[in-house]
Amino acid sequence: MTDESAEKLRNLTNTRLLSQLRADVYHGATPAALAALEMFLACGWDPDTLLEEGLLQTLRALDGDVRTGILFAPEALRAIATIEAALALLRPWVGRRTAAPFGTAVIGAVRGDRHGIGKDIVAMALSRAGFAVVDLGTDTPCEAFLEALSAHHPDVLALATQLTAGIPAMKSLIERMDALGIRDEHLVLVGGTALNEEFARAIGADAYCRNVASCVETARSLLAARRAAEGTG
Ligand code: B12
Repeated sequence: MTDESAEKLRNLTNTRLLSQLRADVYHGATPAALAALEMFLACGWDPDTLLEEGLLQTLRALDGDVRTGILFAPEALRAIATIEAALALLRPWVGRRTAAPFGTAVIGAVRGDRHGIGKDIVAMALSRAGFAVVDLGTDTPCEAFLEALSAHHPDVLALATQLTAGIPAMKSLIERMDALGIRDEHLVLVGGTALNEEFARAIGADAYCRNVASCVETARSLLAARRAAEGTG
C-alpha cells in the first residue's frame, strides 16, 4: 500500500469503511473486499472486528434477505464465496495463538455437511485460547475422526453440523467411540445451528456450545475440572 492510499484510509471514518466493506461482501465483489481487508490489517485494524462487523454481520443480512426474497440464490452464493475468501485471508490473524498451550483439539463438520464457516471460526478461537487444533474440514467421515483421535490423542473432539441430517452422523461417531472404549478419553463438544442442549445430551456429547465464546469457555473449564479430578491439572 502506498503512503498516499494509507493517508486516504486514515481520513475516512471507520464506520464508512466498514459499511463499504460490507457492501463489497454483500455484492460478492471479492477482489475489492480482499483489497480492503488487506489495507485494514496493514493499518492495524482488529481482525476480530473485521470478522464480526465486516463478514458475519453481512452473512446474517444475506440470510435474512434470502428468506424474505430480496436476494436470490445466485447472488447469495457469490457473496458466500467472497466471505469464504475473506475468512481465508483473516484466518492467520484471527487464529494466532495468544494463550499459553492448554491442550489439543480435533474439529470437523460431520459427514454430509459442507458448512464450514462456523466451524472455521470455532477452530480459530480454540487456537487462540491455547489449543493446538487439528481441523479435519467439512463432510468428514466417521473413520477420519477415529484416525485423528488415535493419531493426535486430543483432549477435545469438537463436532459441527448446521444440518439436522448431520445429527445422526454425530450420534453414530460417539457410539463407535463408545464401542471402541475411547469415548471417555476425549471431551466431546458439539455445535452448529441444527443442535441444542437436548440433542447434545441425547447423542451422548459432553456439552453443546451455542457460539464461539461458549465453546472456548466450556472446553477450558470442563478440561480443567477433568484434570483436577484426575490430579493431572
Ligand atoms: C452459508 C450457508 C450455506 C453455505 C455454506 C458455505 C460454507 N463454506 O460454510 C452453502 C451455500 C454452501 C450452504 C449449503 C446448504 N445449506 Co446452508 N446455510 C448457510 C447459512 C446462510 C449460514 C451458515 C453460517 O455459515 N453461519 C455463520 C456462522 C458463523 O454461524 P454459525 O454457523 O451459527 O456458527 C456459530 C454457532 O453455531 C457455533 N458453532 C458453529 N459450528 C460449531 C462447531 C462446534 C464444534 C461448536 C462447539 C460450535 C459451533 O459457533 C459459531 C460462531 O458463534 C445458514 C443459515 C443460518 N442462519 O444459519 C444456512 C443453513 C445452515 N443451510 C441450510 C441448508 C438446508 C443447506 C443446503 C442443504 C441447501 C441445499 N438445498 O442445497 C446446503 C447443504 C450443503 C451441505 N451438504 O452441507 C439450512 C439447514 C437447515 C437444517 N436445520 O438442516 C440453513 C439453517 C438455512 C435454512 N434456514 O434453511 N449453506
